Amino acid sequence: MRFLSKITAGFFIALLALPAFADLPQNVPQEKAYGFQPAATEVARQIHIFHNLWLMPIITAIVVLVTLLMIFIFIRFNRKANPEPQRFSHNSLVEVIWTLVPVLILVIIAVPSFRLLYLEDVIPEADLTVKATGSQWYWDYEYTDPAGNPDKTVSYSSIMLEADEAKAAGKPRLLGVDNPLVVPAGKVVRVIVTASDVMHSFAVPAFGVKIDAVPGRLNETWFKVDEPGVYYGQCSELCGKRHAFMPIEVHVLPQADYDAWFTKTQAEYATLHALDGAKLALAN
Ligand SMILES: [Cu+2]
Repeated sequence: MRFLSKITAGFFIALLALPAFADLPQNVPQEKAYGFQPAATEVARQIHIFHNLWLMPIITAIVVLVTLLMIFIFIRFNRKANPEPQRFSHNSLVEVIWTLVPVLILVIIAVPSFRLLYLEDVIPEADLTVKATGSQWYWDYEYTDPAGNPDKTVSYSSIMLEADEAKAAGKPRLLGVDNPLVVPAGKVVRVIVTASDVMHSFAVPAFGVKIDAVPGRLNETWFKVDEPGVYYGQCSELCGKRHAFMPIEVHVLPQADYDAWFTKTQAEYATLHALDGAKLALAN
C-alpha cells in the first residue's frame, strides 16, 4: 500500500508540472526545457493548440480516470475487503460502453487532426520554391524559378559549424551552419525535399515543419513566417553516424534584405563556379 501511495503521489506531482507548456522565449532549444519552441507560423500555432488544448486535456482525463479506478479496485476488491470473489465473466452493457466510448474519443481527436493535416498538406500559392536535399551529413539548398530563368536560381551547401567556429560566429553549438537557408518574411515558401544517399528529414520545430527526405522522391511542404528572425531545426531521420550534426538554420529576412542577400549570394557563387570551371579547364 505504501508503494502504491508513492506511485499515486508521484503521478499527481507530475500532473502539477503540466501547466508549464507555455511557449519558450527564444528560437533555440532551451536548457532543461520541455514543451514546444515558440510557434513562428500559423501551422505551428495550430499544432500547439491541438496538442496543448485538445490532446493534453483528453489524455490527462483518461489517465486520471484509469488511475482512480485502479485505486478504487485495489481498495474495494483486495483479498481482505472482498474475500469471496464474484464468478461472472461477462457484462454486455459494460462491454458496449468500453467499446463505444473509446471510439467516440478517437473521433473527437480525429476531426481536428485531419483539419490540421489538411492545413499542412495543401500548399497555398507559393511566392518562392526552395529545394532542400539531405546528404550525409549536410543540406544542399537550391532556389528554383518556375519560369526556368537561370538569373533567379542559386544553390549552395549548408554545413554545421564546429564548436569553436560557432562560438566565434555567435551561433548556438550544434545548430549553427556556415550558409543558412534564407527566406523572405511574410511569404509562402514551398520546400521541396529529397535526399541524395539515405533517408533524412527536414524539420524546423518553430515552423511546424517535419518532412522526410527520401532518395529518388520529392516531398513537399510549406511555411510562411511572419516575424523576421533566426530559426533552427535538425535532421530528424536517423541517417548515419553524423546524423546529429546536420542542423538546419533558417534566416527569415524582410523582403528588401532578402532581395539584397539573393543578389549578393548569386554574384558570389557565380564567381566561385566560374573559378571552379577555370580550375577544371586548367586541370584538363
Ligand atoms: Cu539524419
